[in-house]
Amino acid sequence: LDFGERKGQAERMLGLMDVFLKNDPISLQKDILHHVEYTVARSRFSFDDFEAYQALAHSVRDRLIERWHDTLIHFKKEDPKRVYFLSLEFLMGRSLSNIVINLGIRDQFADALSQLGFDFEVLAEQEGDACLGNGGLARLSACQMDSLATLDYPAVGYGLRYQYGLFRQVIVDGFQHEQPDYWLNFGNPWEIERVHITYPVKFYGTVTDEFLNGEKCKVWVPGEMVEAVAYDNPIPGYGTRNTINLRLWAAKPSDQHDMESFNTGDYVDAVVNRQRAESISSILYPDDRSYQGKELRLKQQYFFVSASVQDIFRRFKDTHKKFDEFPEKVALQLNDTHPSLAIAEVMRVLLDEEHLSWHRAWDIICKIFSFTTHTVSPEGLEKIPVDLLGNLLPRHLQIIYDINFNFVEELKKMIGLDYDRLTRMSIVEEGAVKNIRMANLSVICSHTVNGVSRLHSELLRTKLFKDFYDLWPHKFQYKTNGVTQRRWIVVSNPSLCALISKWLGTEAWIRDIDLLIGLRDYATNAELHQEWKMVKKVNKIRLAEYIEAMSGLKVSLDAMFDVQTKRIHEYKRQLLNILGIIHRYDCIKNMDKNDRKNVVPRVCIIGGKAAPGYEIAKKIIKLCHVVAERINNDNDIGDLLKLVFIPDYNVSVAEMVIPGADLSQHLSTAGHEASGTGSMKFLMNGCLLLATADGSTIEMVEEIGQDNMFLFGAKAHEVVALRKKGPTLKVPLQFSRVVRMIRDGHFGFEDYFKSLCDKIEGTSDYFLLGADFMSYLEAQAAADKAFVDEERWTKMSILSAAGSGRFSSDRTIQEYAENTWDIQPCRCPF
Ligand code: T68
Repeated sequence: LDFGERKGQAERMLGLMDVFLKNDPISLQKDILHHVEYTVARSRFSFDDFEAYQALAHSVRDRLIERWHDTLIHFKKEDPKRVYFLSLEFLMGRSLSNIVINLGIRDQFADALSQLGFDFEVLAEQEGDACLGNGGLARLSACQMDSLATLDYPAVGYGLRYQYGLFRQVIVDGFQHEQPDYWLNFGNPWEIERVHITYPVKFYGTVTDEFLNGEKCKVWVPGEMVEAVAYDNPIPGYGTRNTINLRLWAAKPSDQHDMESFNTGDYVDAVVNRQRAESISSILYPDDRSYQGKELRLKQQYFFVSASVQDIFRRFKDTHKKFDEFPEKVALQLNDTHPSLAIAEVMRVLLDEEHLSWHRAWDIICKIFSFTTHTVSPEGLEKIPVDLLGNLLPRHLQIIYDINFNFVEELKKMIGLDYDRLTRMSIVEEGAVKNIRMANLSVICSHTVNGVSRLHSELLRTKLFKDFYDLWPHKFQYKTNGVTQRRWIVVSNPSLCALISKWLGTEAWIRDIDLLIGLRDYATNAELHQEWKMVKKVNKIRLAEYIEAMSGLKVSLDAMFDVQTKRIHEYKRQLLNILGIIHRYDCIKNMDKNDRKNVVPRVCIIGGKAAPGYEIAKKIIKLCHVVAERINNDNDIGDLLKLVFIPDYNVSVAEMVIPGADLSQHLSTAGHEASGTGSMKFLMNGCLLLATADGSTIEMVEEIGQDNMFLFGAKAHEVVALRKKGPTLKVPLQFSRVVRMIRDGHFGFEDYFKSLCDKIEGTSDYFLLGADFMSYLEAQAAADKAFVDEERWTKMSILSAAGSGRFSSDRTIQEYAENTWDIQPCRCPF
C-alpha cells in the first residue's frame, strides 16, 4: 500500500476501535465477563475464584498492553539512550495488585468485582508467585524495574524465563525438603510470548582463521545451536503512562541446526535430542552465593547474554549506521558477574560480525558497561574453569585472553614488574585448575564499579578490589540499595498507606518518597499514635491468622512480634537468634511467679530457605523446629514466649509478614552483608530494627538516629581484631550454657546438632556468635524495655517510617541514571 492508502487504513482501524479501554464499572465488568467466556472459556454463569482471577488478570493485561505499546512507540520515536539491565534473576512475586495500583485503577476494579459478587483481595490471592530468583539480589532487580518505569527512564530488563523457579520449601518433621516450583502450570497472564522475536544462540565448536576482503578474521563454527524466544513482561510505572519491558528468554530447539540428524533416519531419537535444548532455561540454580564449574549454569549465562546482545544490536541498527554512536545510545548494566560474558560477546560481535578493529571495539566496550557487585567475600566471586569455557565458547575464551594480554601489558607499564600484584589482577587465575575470574573481567571492562552500600563500597576499595581501586579510583562508586514503596507499602500495607496519605495530606509520597519525612512533625501526636497502633494491630491479626492456619499455633496479639526472615546463612546468624530464644526460655523457666509478670511476651518468627546443599543451614532450620516444639508445648511458659518457623518464605509471604512485625532482626556479623534490603522494607512499615552495624544499617542509623534502633555487636573493623584473638577470646557463661543445652540433648537430636555446636565454639566461631552474645542480649533487653512503654515505641515506629525515604529504590535508580548510566527520563505523553 502507498502512504495515502496506508493512512486511510489506519484511520479506518482507529474508527473501529475505542481509543482506549474504559475504566468505568460497567465497562470493567463487561471486560471481565468477556474474558471469562472467551479467554478462560468458562460459562459466565459458572466460574470459580481462580477463573475469576484469570479473567480479571486478562482485563488488566489489556490495559497494561495499551500503555506498553504507547511507551515502546514513544521510545522508538525519541530514540533516547537506553539502559539495558542484565540480570539472571528477577524475583517478581505476584503482579496483579502491583499492576492495578500502578495503573491507578485498583479501586475501579475492586468496585466492578464487588458488583459481580467477588472480592478483589480474594482473587489477588489466587495468583502464584513468580520466583525467578534466590534472594536479595533478585528482589532488588524487581524493585529497580518498578523504579525505572516510575521515573520514566528508557530501560529494558533482560533475564531468563525459568520453567522451574526457586524450589518450594516444605518442612517435614522439622527438616527442609525441596519441591519443584513448576510455576507456569496454571498459565501466566503477565507475559506475552513473542514467537517472532527469536535469535539463534551458538555453543561449542571450533574457531578458524579466514580471509575476508584480504583481512584475516576469526570464524566460529558452532557445534550446537538453540533458539532463544522472547517473552515480554510489561512493567508499569506509577503515576505515569510509561510501561517498560522485561524481556525473558526461553530456550527452544533450533530448526536450522540439526537437519542432518533427521536425514540419518532415526526420527524419534532426533526429536528427543532436540528437547534437550529446552533444558537451558528450565531451572533456576537454587544457591545464593556461588556456582563454580557448572556447565549448565554457564550455558544459561551465555544463552541469555547472547540473545539480549543480539536484540540490543538489532534495535540499534534499526536506526543507526555508525558504531561510534553506540555508547550514546546504549548503557549495559551487569547485575553482578552473572551476565559478564556480555563483555566478550559484544566484543565478539563488533570484531567478527561487524568487522571493527580491536581498537575501535575496545573503545566502545570501555564506554558502555557498568558493573554492580553484591558480595563481600572473595569466595563469592565467580570463577570459570578455562577448560569449561574454552570448550563451550572457544571464541570468547580467545577474546578474554586478548583482553587480558592487553591489560597486563598496560599494567606493567603502570606498576612495573610487581608479579604478585600482576598475578592478583590478571583475569586468568593460574593454578591446578586454570580459571577465568569474572569479577576481574567485569572491573577491567566497566567504566564504573558499584557497591550496594557505603560500607560495602569501602570494603571493595580496601579489600576485594584494592589493587584495582589503587589503579582506577575514579571507577569506584556506590549506590546504596533501595526498595520500592509501591510494593512494600502501597500493595502490602494498604492501611498504613491510607494513614500516611491522610496525615501528609497527599498521596504524592508514593512517587516522591522524601515527603515521608513530613511524618516527623506528628511523631508525638496522640491521635496519630492511636491510628498508627490500630494499623499495626490489623496487620498483626492478619499475620496471627496466617500462623494459626499454617501451624495451628495461636499467638497473643499483645506479644511483641519479633521477626527474622531472610535466606538461612551462617553469616546472617539465625543461630544467634535461636540461642537468644533458648536463653530467654531458660531465664523464664528459672524465674519465680512474681518476676514472670515483668516478662515481655514475644512471638518469635523465623523464616527462610536454605540452599539444598548447605548442610549447616539445614541444621539451623531443624534446630529452630525442635526448640519451637519444646517451648510452644511448655505449659509453664504459655504466652510469654512462642517460636514459629514460617515455611516457604517468598515475596507474597513477606508482604504479609513485614507489616505485622513489631521488631525485626538483622544480625549479620559486621562486614558480611553487602547491603541488606529486608531491613528497608521493615523500616518503611514502621517496624523497629534490632541490628548490627553492617551493610546499609549504618546508613539507616544516620537517617533515624541511634535512639530509634537497637544496635549491637562488633563493628566491621573490630571483627578482624576479634578473629585474630581466636582461642584467647572469652565467651560469656550464658552463651556456653545455651550451647551446652543443645549439646546435652535438651531439645533432642544431640548427635545431629553436634557439628552445629562445634562450629560456634572454641576457635571455630568464625561469625563471632560468642563474642557478640552479651551485646545481643542487651539489645534485646532494651527492645523489651521500649516495648512496654507504648508511647515511646509508637514514636520510634513513626520515626522509623518517616526516616525510611533514603531507602527507596527510586533514589537508587536516580543515582544510577545520573552518575553511572548517563540516561535521561523519556516520559510518554498521557
Ligand atoms: C545480596 N546477594 C546480598 N546474592 O547478600 C545483600 N548470589 O546484602 C544485598 O542487599 C543484595 O544482594 C542486593 O544487593 C544476593 O542476594 C544472590 O542471590 C546470588 C545469586 C546467585 C549467585 C550469587
